Amino acid sequence: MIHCYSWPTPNGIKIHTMLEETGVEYEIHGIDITKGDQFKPSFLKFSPNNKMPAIIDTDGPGGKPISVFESGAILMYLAEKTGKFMPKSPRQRIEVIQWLMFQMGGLGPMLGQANFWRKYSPVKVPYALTRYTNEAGRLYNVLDNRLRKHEYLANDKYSIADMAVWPWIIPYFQGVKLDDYKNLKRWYLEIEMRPAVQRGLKILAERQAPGKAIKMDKAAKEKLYGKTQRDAYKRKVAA
Ligand SMILES: N[C@@H](CCC(=O)N[C@@H](CS)C(=O)NCC(=O)O)C(=O)O
Repeated sequence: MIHCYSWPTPNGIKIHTMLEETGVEYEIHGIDITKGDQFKPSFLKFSPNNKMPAIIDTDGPGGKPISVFESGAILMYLAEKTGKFMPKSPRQRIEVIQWLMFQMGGLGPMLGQANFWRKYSPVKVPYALTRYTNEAGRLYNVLDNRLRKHEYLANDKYSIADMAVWPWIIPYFQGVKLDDYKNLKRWYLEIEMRPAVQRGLKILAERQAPGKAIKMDKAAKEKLYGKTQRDAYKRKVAA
């Protein structure tokens, strides 16, 4: 059984999609990041970076429980466990991994910044707005170029790389228009129609709708961007 500790943000949605796509047995535990669930010692024990998603597999390698944090690592773990959405041949495998890493190291962090500066920052900083909106456009263009001649990001086959990128293309506040990237739009709409993607989008959606602004009152902003977050560096946890 996979226990998935998550919230329906892009990083959470990619795992919800994978759970549904593989049909693995799972249970969802909501980590409401606006309420500070990510700082609870019980969560930090297996997610030491105070971020969701994280999973615990009660039936890990050797039949023993294992925990995994970082969404890219979780996708790779679940692909390995189920034998799905990650090819076996080294040449095809590295193609999936490189697009997964592109999402983890570039697309996610940069679009996260674009969303933050455009929507959540209490101050509007023109330089930051321009920098991250331009970067979002540049990254969309990289994907659009790739998808001009390829049906999916890696090996022309739907994989964990597509699952990782897709929720980041859901229109949040990136400041780019999907209509301007026709290959990316074709890919986005095709994946959106997958029944497992639709089921994944329903997970925890009654508490936070995918694609909508994170409901943030003053206390939530404090948790995510204020003292609670700043003081986290002092915390001593055994992970
Ligand atoms: N690289 C991490 C990023 C995860 C991440 O940024 N999670 C955010 C929500 S999307 C979070 O938990 N934020 C809570 C916090 O920063 O306190 C991953 O892909 O798993």
